[in-house]
Amino acid sequence: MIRFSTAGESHGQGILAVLEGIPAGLNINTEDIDVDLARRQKGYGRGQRMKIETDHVTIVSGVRHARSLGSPITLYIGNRDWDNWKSVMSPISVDLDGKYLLKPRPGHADLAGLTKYGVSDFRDILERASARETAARVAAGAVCRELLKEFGINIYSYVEQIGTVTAKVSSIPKEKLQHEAEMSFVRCPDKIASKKMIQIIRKAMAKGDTLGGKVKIIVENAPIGLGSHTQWDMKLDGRIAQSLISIQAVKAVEFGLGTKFAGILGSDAHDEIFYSQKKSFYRKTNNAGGTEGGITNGENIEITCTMKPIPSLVKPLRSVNLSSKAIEKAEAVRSDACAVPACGVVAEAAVAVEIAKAMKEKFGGDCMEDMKRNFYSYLDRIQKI
Ligand code: EPS
Repeated sequence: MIRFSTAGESHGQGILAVLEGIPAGLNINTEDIDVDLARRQKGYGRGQRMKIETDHVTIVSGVRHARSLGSPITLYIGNRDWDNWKSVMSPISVDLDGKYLLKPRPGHADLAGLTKYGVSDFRDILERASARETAARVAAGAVCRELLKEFGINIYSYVEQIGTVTAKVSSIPKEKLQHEAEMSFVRCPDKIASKKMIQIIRKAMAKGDTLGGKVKIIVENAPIGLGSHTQWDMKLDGRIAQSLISIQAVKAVEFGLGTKFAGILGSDAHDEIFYSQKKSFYRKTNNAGGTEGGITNGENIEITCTMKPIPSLVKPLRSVNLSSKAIEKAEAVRSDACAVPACGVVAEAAVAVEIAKAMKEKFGGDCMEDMKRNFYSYLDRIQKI
């Protein structure tokens, strides 16, 4: 079984992921993981922190001579900012002279977290709730992406909306979307919308405000038959949704037409089934977004994620001082004005882990050779249907 967990605080020494279940014999290079870490740091609207960090992975375990061993893979990303936070974040007791965070920020885990965990300084909560943790998810996702590449599966994303600006992608050829998104400062393939997005981010930034938006994630070439209809927690769409909604600030996840399904007739909603000897079974539409009954149906998996505006505000909203109970402005902290482009990269990683998990479940194998043999034998069988 493939699984991973992350550890680390935003301003601690570093962030890490422990990834288990990757078969032995997969080529893994730090350079490939660093490419995705760098993509996560980019995007117009990122704040001061991204100027401090240049994320780089150190592989601590599970890989020898650039090949996976089948044992847990530990991926470590040091925080450069740690140098500035050594005393605030010290694991050894330090007198902070009453410098506690006492005015919880609306939209963050601050108030609920400190209530639940019985702490008085909500830095104890925000350090782990921070989206800095997504660097570890991206590293784990990058390894899973390498695994999926071995089976011809490609995952990419693009920004569909930031604030009130929506991209028009229908006139862009599908095979160009990935490249155009990578070329854009906001990871949006529509050049005109990209410019407008940059303008509204600039305006929000000037006002000390933040913006959310939508990203689309596409999985190409996933085989038919991943996930299962037989149990609620085996449905692949449900599993992908859980992993995406757990990304900081993501508030909605849709597959295919998503919420648009509410307003159309069944006869317009579902993707009719066709057959040709060359293509086998195929669809002319993909309203379902690549899964039916929680199983991949051989079409592209298409997901939309909605991110709320980041709640770390330079010009904060009202809150309550935990000590005096007076209504005051929430703590003001530095922030990204917009992290929607980064969210796309994190979402790709989250989806890569879920697809890799489902691939390992379906095809098993302790080493790549066994997993591939099982995969091609399955493809042989289904070709005969
Ligand atoms: C982030 C690191 C954080 C923020 C941002 C994302 O660094 P710092 O808190 O030191 O500025 O830039 O996180 C948030 C704004 C948030 O609310 O979680 C990162 O590495 O992506």
